[in-house]
Amino acid sequence: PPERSTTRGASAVAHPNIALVKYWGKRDEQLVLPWTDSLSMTLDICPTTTGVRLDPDAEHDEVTLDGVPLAGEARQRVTAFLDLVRERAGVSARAVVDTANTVPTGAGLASSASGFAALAVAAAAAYGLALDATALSRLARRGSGSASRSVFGGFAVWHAGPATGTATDADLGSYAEPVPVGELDPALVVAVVDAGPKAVSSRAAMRHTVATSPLYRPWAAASRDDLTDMRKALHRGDLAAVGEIAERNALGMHATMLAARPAVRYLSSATLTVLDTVLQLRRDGIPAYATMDAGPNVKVLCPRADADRVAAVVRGAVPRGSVLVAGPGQGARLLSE
Ligand code: 2P0
Repeated sequence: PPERSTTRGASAVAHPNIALVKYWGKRDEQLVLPWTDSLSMTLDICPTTTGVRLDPDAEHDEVTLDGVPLAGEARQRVTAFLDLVRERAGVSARAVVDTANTVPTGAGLASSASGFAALAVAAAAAYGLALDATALSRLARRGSGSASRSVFGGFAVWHAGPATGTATDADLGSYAEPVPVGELDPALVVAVVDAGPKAVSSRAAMRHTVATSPLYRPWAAASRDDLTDMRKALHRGDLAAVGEIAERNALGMHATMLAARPAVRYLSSATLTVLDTVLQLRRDGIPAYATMDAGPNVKVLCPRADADRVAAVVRGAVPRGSVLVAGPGQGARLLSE
């Protein structure tokens, strides 16, 4: 009988992560190698589900996001990522990629982290690459740096990798891995004050910051100490210390952007309103700490036991926003093959 062409496919799910010690600035744009290590918590909300099916007859990758075909730069970014997978697998077939995002795309809510982590896991399986979690993390990194961390659940550290040596050494040395933590029962209250896409991509903003901000190097140096302190605080299960370090690291990162020439400002008046609220919560005895990414939304770290109260107070402060409560979530995983 004539050979039937089998079309291979796989699907995977991944969650966003929020950095407590931020990744901001690349030393290698092509390999997506950061200047500093970063550390994050993977969330249990807003998953991204991605299917990848090989289509040997197609001339181009076909990529849809929530049912809408992607074009231009967004599709090109997925194709460039798949080219990497195809090269390693020695398979040239194009793919049909179907992604369902439950998180607003490009709003500083880590949609590229869950997106490329899910894509890495699904594409590796669909193209027949047997990769362990470390290799998947390295691969996801090439799509979006923060995606390297979403391969893992709970808390994860992304190693910048060696700054000297060959490109291969650097590539092999830059991956995420789980961080051991003590007794911790954290929640992250996410205040979505603006769900619209950001005006400046984090990719462009970090490039501009590294190139022009006089505060970039001092922040990167301080961030190394923040990581050391953060690991210790996590290890001893000291959530207040974790929050304090996360808040200072994030404010410092935004300071580097504000000092860039011209400034990049993601923080809005609603952001500052939430920051005031977090300060007031602390004065009222609740250990709540804020972090912000490449957007105006604020993520508030607090004990899970205080999460409902924190969420209610934040809702009251920004009635036009929406507030979500997250806990630590699982790493990226294959759904079907
Ligand atoms: C992070 N953020 O550590 C940092 C902190 C926001 C602020 O958006 O260029 O989307 O794709 O590697 O991973 C990280 O930006 O950037 C990011 P690319 P990515 O989560």
